[in-house]
Amino acid sequence: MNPDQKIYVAGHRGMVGSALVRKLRSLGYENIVTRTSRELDLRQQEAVQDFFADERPDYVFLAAAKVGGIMANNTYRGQFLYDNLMIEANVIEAARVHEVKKLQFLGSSCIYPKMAPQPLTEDALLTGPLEPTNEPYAIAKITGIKLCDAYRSEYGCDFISVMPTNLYGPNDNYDLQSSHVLPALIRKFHEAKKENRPEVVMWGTGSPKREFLHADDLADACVFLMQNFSDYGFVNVGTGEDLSILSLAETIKEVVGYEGKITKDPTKPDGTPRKLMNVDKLHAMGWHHRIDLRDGIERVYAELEDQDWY
Ligand code: GFB
Repeated sequence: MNPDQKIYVAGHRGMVGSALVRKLRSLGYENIVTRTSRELDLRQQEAVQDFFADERPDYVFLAAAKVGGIMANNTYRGQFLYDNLMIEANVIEAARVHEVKKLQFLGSSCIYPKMAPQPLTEDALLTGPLEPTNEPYAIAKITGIKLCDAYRSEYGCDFISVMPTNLYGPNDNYDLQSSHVLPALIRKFHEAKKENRPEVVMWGTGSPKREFLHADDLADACVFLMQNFSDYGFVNVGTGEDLSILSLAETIKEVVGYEGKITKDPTKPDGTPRKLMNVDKLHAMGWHHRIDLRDGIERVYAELEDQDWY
């Protein structure tokens, strides 16, 4: 990848895609092509083919996806499966037809079996049943990995996959019904502090454990892997450290400066008990995350003035 070549970042308005564009620009890559979902509906095969024929990108980061937290995944099961299958099939096929030099597909740690041994190594894929709340999303993401592998084997395409852990960062979704836990709790503690409310409700039991990576670290890893990894399979991207949802809530409570109580809502699902990534493969290649969780939460919290609920 050099600065004269054209790079298509699919999903540039999302948290991951926008972090990728910032990272690429900071490294001197200016020839970046993007389309909003209104300009190009990636679920439409012909529109995607036309776009690739017109733009002829050299490199593709496939960060466009229908995403959300545990409730969104569990409620919009059809959309999560259909939209993600269509987006990845259309983009990967167009990249093949129009001879993209290299494509990177972004998945998620929910591809692993619910009860896979922790920390999750790349070879645990397809060794057991998935977590039911996000099975449709996981199946779509597993299909994306398999498409890249099958295109490498049948057509010789240099298409790779990257599996990030749970992410947070600028341009995250703060809608309390559809968001992930970290942005949801930042908003809940902030509003409770502003309105002097006595308690903040945390969904589930607080005992599941999760690992969190800042989107800027992920973008750095994605560019690194585009330059240093060309193979079947995929590479986990994470910090290698996790914490319980209750500990996360306590950390966010401190960062926000809220003094009330944390209560539990056991009617909401816990999801996977734990999904800690094994990041040995990535570390062995020489990449390590830089933003620790507490610093990352402080950074994100300091950047929220433009949110209408702030
Ligand atoms: O981040 P989250 O929605 O998704 O939830 P997953 C993580 C944990 O936090 C669950 C708890 O145990 C939730 O019950 N939690 C506590 C909350 N309070 C809240 C809250 O206010 N909002 C939310 N959203 N959760 C998603 C998958 O799973 O992770 C996707 O559904 C994807 O497929 C994504 O892989 C990274 O970590 O459980």
